[in-house]
Amino acid sequence: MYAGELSILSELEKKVLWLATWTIHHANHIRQNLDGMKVGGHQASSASLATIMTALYFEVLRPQDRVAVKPHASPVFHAIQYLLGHQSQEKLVAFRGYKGAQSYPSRTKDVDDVDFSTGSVGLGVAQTLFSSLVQDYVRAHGWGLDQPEGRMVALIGDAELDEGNIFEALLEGWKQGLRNCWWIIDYNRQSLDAVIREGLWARYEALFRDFGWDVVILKYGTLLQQAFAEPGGEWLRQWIDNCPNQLYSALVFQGGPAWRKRLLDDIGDHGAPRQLVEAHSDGELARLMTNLAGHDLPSLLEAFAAADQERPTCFICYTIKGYGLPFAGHKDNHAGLMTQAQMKSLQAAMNVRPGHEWDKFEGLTISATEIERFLANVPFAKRRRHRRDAAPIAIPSELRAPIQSVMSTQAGFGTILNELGRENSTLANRIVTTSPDVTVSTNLGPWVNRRGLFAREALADAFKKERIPSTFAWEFSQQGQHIELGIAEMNLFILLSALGLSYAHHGERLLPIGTLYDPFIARGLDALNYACYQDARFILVATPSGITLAPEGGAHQSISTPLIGMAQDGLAAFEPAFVDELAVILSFALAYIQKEGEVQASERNWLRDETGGSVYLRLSTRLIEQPQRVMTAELRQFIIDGAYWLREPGPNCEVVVAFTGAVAPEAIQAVGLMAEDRRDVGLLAITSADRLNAGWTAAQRARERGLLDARSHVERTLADLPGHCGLVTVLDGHPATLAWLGAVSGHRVRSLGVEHFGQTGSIAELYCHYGIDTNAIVAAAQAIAPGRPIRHLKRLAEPELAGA
Ligand SMILES: Cc1ncc(C[n+]2csc(CCOP(=O)(O)OP(=O)(O)O)c2C)c(N)n1
Ligand SMILES: [Mg+2]
Repeated sequence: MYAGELSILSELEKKVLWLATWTIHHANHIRQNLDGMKVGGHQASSASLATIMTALYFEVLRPQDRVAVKPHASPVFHAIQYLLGHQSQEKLVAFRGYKGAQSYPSRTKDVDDVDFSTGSVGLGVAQTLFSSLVQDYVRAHGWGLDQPEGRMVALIGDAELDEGNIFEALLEGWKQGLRNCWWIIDYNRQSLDAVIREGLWARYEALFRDFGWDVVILKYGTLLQQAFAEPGGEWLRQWIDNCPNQLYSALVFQGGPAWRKRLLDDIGDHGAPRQLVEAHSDGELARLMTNLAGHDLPSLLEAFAAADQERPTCFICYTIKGYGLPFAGHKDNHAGLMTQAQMKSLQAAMNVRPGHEWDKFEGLTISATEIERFLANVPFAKRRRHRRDAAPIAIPSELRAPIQSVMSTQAGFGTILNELGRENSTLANRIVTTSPDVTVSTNLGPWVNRRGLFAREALADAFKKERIPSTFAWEFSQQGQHIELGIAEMNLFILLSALGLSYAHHGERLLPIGTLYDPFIARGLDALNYACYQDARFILVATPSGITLAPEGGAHQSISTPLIGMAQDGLAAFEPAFVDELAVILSFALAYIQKEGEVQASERNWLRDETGGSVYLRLSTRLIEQPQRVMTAELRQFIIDGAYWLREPGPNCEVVVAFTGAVAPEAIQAVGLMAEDRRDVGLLAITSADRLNAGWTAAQRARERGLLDARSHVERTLADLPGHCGLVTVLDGHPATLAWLGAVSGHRVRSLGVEHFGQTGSIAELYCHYGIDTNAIVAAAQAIAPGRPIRHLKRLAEPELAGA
């Protein structure tokens, strides 16, 4: 790098700091339409990363690199993109406002090419690691080789490293032979609330090295290093090395005179260091003492250039939170905002004339032409900004599913994948499966036997080699299509997120399928939400679920997951009862995860199917008698829309049983028993409470907006039921999942489900205990539906027993 370039970069560094600070100030003090809510947490946090991001974006990054930016550095990111011509002034002016630049970088909401969304700290960090693994996966399969390998970079707040998911990811990265990953820690020794513990850097260093990373510690900037070389410099170095974080922060905040007083007090009679301090004015002294490497472009550029491009590398960069701003170093500065007066003096110091605050080249000492020429040649800016759209992979409407007469949905899933595994089709080749140590117990075993496990280095199955009989081959190779993870469920979701963004990040479409036990969704829920938020596309197969896994006991039983399935944006949830339904749903899901169309509701079901999303399947290990039937086009559509009549209600229907999933036998039996005493009983199979509900809500909204004919699938399904008909809903999950059905056409409803932690037992015992067995369904019907007493009804279990 020549000196001219360095001076352009330091001009840009100033500009970035100014624009980021001004953007936040403008939102708070000038635009002020944020309902009195201040925009805290950005000014200090942004200033901390301004130098590092200047070095990266204007010099170090290449178009193929992908970056997760610390949430509160969002204004810095937007400012840089603005300077590069990829962000509009209008969006900056509206920062944190309606349709403005987002508070935290957002892949889906921001227009300036965010690679990874961030916001929930820790997740973006781990995401870069998994994206790097996915890049290896893609290339090992021979795809995307015309593109250079990219580095996956995370800019991390030091307090962010408290998040456990980062360490779970580190361990996984070590197992998988991580490459091309840089984590840059903004070591400002401050969190949101306070100054962090002493010596954390040493823990980080040891830890990263243990996991096979290179660690580069960037502590002192050029000025300090020069001072250390002078007489008395060694004393100064020792003083800073021993200075507690709190004291250092306090002195940063207080400035030159405080530095002088404190240093001279400590120096006492030592001549050389005293002379060193005295040779500096107050301003110079403050500049010297805060010249940490994270704010020193030459140190940063040198370190980034010297790093091994391929090895995972952690840079621990000493920085100051709020660097260059009046509240620098103050422990309370996280939500700190500059006052109007402080902003005025910063503006003056930056030579920005009033009214020219947004001008890109205002106040710079280098000509606009020269800077523009430089910006036009910034390597990162050459990135093709439109997401690389990988072509969709065609999915047959029918997936082969050899169905046995008695079978569970989980076994059905294993069978369908096994069938796919036999094929040499693009579809089968693009599927990638993953599971956190429950591959075999979620029935992925047969698929893995056929397709093998993925690893960069081949590893044979020793049992097979030794000819020891085993059901499962466990062979790793570059061609393998299953990524076996350790148990950490957070890693599953972050990997699914990375696999599910491969089409955008690596230009190659993968069809990711992840399996886990349904209750452990909760363990990775924030990462699941994160994956959906950034529009990653995958299929999540959660099995077994509910109290139906009876002997496994309460620790493994999920109650709330159906509600998660309904409420999670970006995730279409299904819970089939039968394997033929599952085959239809899986085929739909493989296409749905590839869609990226207009956000328009289809008038057929009022769902936004063209938009696509991820899919969640809640399955069960319960063996259930399978219906012998022809899968008609209509039935297929109803299964996808969320419900169909397993038994059509007659014109005088008095009761309908609506069920979801594994309780199908109880619902079928109850309807059979009631048919003798209730007229025209109906049986409604609900394959997706989520989609039924979403369609209903959307249709109501459409009617309220004037589209009077809008009808959702559930409204059409229930339209002909007489008003006096009672609805009994039942599922192995929280009863609220289906309770809303009564509101669709105003029917009385009784919702059965599970509300309390379970215990071990047989399915029959537990269904009876929690009131989702045949008898409970009949009793509920008797209570809400007109008609004479129902025969076959036994006295119910004592209420206090339920849930005990
Ligand atoms: C999962 C999660 N928990 C809490 C928060 C609230 N939060 C935002 S920033 C922050 C502290 C960040 O400190 P650090 O990572 O060191 O960044 P700095 O502010 O120093 O730049 C916290 C607790 C969050 N965004 N995400
Ligand atoms: Mg910090």
